[in-house]
Amino acid sequence: MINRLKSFAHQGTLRFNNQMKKALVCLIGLVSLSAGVCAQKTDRFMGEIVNYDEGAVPAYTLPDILLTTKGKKIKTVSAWKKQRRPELLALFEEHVYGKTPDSFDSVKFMVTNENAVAMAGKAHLKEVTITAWNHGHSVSFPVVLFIPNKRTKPAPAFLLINNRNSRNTDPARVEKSTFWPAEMVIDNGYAIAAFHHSDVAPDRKDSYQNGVLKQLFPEVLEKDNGMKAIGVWAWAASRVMDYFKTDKDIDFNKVALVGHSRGGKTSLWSAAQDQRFAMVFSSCSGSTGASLARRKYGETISLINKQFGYWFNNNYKKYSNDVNSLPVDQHMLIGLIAPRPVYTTNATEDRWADPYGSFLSLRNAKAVYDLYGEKVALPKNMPGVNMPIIHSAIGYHFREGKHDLNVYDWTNFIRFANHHFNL
Ligand code: GTR
Repeated sequence: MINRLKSFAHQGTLRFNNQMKKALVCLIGLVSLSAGVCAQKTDRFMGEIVNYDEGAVPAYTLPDILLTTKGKKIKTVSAWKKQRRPELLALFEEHVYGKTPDSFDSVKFMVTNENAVAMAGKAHLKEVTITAWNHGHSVSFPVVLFIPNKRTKPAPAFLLINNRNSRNTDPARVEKSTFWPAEMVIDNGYAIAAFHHSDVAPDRKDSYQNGVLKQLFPEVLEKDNGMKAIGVWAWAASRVMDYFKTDKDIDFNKVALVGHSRGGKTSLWSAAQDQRFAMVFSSCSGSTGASLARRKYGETISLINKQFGYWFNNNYKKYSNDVNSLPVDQHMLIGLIAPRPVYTTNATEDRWADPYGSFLSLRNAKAVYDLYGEKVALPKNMPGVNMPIIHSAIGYHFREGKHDLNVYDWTNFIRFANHHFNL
């Protein structure tokens, strides 16, 4: 817990320092104003120049999402499923997020606390402990779940990978947070669940191993293509799906996975692997999330590897200074979610996450949705601020404000889910 707080304090300081720098540069009049933010064109971070100048993004060529490594053009859903999809998954495992172990011995669920009249009678609270076993060792982590009482059938659900304060998901509802607006979600007829990422892999470079990796899969720690923190967080989301399968109050075919920032990178990777997730939301996920790796704008592979190398496998470090040799780019991660609906977000004050690079990633994933005949209604150019795209298998909004997950985001997630789940 203390570690978690320290890590957030650290990020807070970094962001604050950056804000201060920006404000100073504004004051001495070296820059122009754009989107309400002082738009300086470069910054320095960890010994590198960070580019924020659209005109200075070097040219790049994206790998073709529908061309196999053997040079075969994919033209049908069945060829996509049999050849290209498994090939791309394997490439992401090998070069980016690491390989998730194929199996483990068993998983068990225990409801440790229940309240059928939580939230003033509106919801049924279940606190569930998930315990996974492998080779005689086990790891347990808690899940908080509220299910709406006003319903005639099993409820569709949102599952959040909580990478912020654990009090955001307070089961007693003494504390309430816009990061996980549980009452609002319940009022809209959805169940809402969450687990904390650090309960399965601590979010620190010196201790991420303590949890699932050391206990269940120690051999993975030796491998250059072994999963690290993001791989474990994604694996844990799948264990919650295992639980949902056993809970008759949940509509197992309508579960949407939600994550913000590092959690948003994780939600995409988790849903790419685990096709039981019917829908995915990825908020401000940036580098190695929804944003294209080849675009040199904001955070790059080099910067993310320096700061957060323990999220990705060892092989990913090879691409810090050679992004063009990476055999995948992030549009392919979005493509792996097809034909399921996916929605990503960006914020005007979060250039670090490269909003345009994230939009381009969605546009370039469209080819896979087209194969399936799914309607993708993304405009050609970046949509305006606060203009959500809902009636499209790939949804998106670019909202005003800072790097965050908030009520505006959740409001549009619910609209998107209502539309695609026909609710
Ligand atoms: C940032 C990091 C991003 C993003 C974010 C977060 O500092 O550079 O890639 O993941 O943290 O998770 O809040």
